[in-house]
Amino acid sequence: MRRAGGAAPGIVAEAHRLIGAARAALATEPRPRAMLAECAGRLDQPLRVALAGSLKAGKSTLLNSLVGQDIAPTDATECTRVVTWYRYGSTPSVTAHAGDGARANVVVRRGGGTHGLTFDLDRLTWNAPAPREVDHLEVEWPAAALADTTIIDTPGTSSLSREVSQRTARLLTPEGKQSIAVPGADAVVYLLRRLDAADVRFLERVGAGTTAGPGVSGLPGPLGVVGVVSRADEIGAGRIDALHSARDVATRFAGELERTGLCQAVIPVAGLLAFAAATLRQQEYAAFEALAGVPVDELSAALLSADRFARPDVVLPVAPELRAQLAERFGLFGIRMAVTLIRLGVRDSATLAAELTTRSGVDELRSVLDVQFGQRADQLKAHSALTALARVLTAYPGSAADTLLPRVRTLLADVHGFAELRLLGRLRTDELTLPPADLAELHRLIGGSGIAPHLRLGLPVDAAPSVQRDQAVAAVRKWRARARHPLADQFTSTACLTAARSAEGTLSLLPG
Ligand SMILES: Nc1nc2c(ncn2[C@@H]2O[C@H](COP(=O)(O)OP(=O)(O)O)[C@@H](O)[C@H]2O)c(=O)[nH]1
Ligand SMILES: [Mg+2]
Repeated sequence: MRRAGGAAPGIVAEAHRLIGAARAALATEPRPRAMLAECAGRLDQPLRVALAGSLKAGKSTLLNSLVGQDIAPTDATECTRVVTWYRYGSTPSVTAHAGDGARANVVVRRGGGTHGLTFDLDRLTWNAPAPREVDHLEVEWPAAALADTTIIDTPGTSSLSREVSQRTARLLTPEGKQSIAVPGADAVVYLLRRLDAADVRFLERVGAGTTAGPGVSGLPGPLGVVGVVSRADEIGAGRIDALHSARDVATRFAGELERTGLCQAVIPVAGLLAFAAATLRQQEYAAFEALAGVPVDELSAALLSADRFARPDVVLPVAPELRAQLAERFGLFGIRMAVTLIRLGVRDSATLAAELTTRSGVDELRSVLDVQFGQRADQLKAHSALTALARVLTAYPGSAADTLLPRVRTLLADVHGFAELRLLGRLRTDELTLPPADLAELHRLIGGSGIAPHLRLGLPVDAAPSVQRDQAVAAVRKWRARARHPLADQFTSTACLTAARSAEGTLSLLPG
């Protein structure tokens, strides 16, 4: 039976089987054996999502807001220059890893209030004779949000230092000598504040894949890429409707980015506001209430800059230290937004927190991440594992494992869930010659709004099975016919065929 994602049965089981066969055939070769063991292990671990984008794009702040805890150090200090993994662990611990597998415990300090943890990398005691250079850090933390997803914070793709940005590139798209390494991430959230050439180059590299030695060129990088227009509150220059203008900007970005076919969705998010809202304190709510009583002009004048807002000689019914804290945690836009919401009738801190969270865009991002990554975790993981397997098999030819390669390639090319994800990424490019309504239907059918049958079919959750079947059968017919249309170009007809197969997969899941 086909699964909801439209994947072939048990893609993870199939990947396990192939990796197992390769391990048996390459049992006497230590390096591929170790890589294959890693590949197999990853299939059973949480999905790995990397946050990428330029320095100060807001990655670490967004990580904190997604996790709901202040763990990732923000602002470019030394410890934000290494790739850092945040994974679930029942007790907090931080470990430094060297490229050769050596480890060291890291002493952790709490930064000054709002800046996450501070990792002391100067005095590391390695479990190896000589000191090592830190390759990456692993933070284990008891946060529910990390149970299904490991989040990887990266130092930035167009950092001031080439060395630093190369660490991120290595993680996402291993190249040259590292090209047979197992890719670090299964999916990417890419943060941008504007569309610049460096971002486009980077996204193209992730999307186009890398040259991984003879015969494997063009293997794709991570399949899932979602774009975030970050620090969205700053885009409207602090106007009260900043998130609306940010949405316009994001829509323009979305248009540009989607035409490049490199992202599956683009969402504006104010990560700073999202985090502050999630951790709103009663004292802060009381401060917003007090500020709501200040005449509008007076407050606007005080809010011209963060410095001005916190100045002791500016008279406001909130102590200057608390004002400084509000500015740091919420940003000026967040303060204006909170005060306006209270003026409009919000009466308690829980409601205010919920309103601010919605307006930050983080809820929308969570639901997109769920649709694009969470519901397809098996496919994304299997894709990483099979890609890595293909690289290993190509790099170590001459054993019985050679016979596995054609099957691995076929799976990478044919698995329907992979096809859906690739198509989701390219749907809004100009290449597709379909009317908007059909485009929307196709997007839905291939799982763009979720992979449950009723979502794919555009029906209410309680639609009768017979209605769902009829709808699915109609969709199969319609999209098969579209695919055969004599005027359809190659890309469009392949896309229509993908939709038809999604409809067939959905049909096979329905009772009766
Ligand atoms: N106004 C505003 N500032 C933000 C937001 N997100 C991050 N920042 C600030 O931008 C700076 C860089 O953020 P950081 O998360 O360290 O960026 P990274 O280098 O991409 O990890 C910090 O001073 C953050 O407080 C946001 O949504 N709104
Ligand atoms: Mg950072």
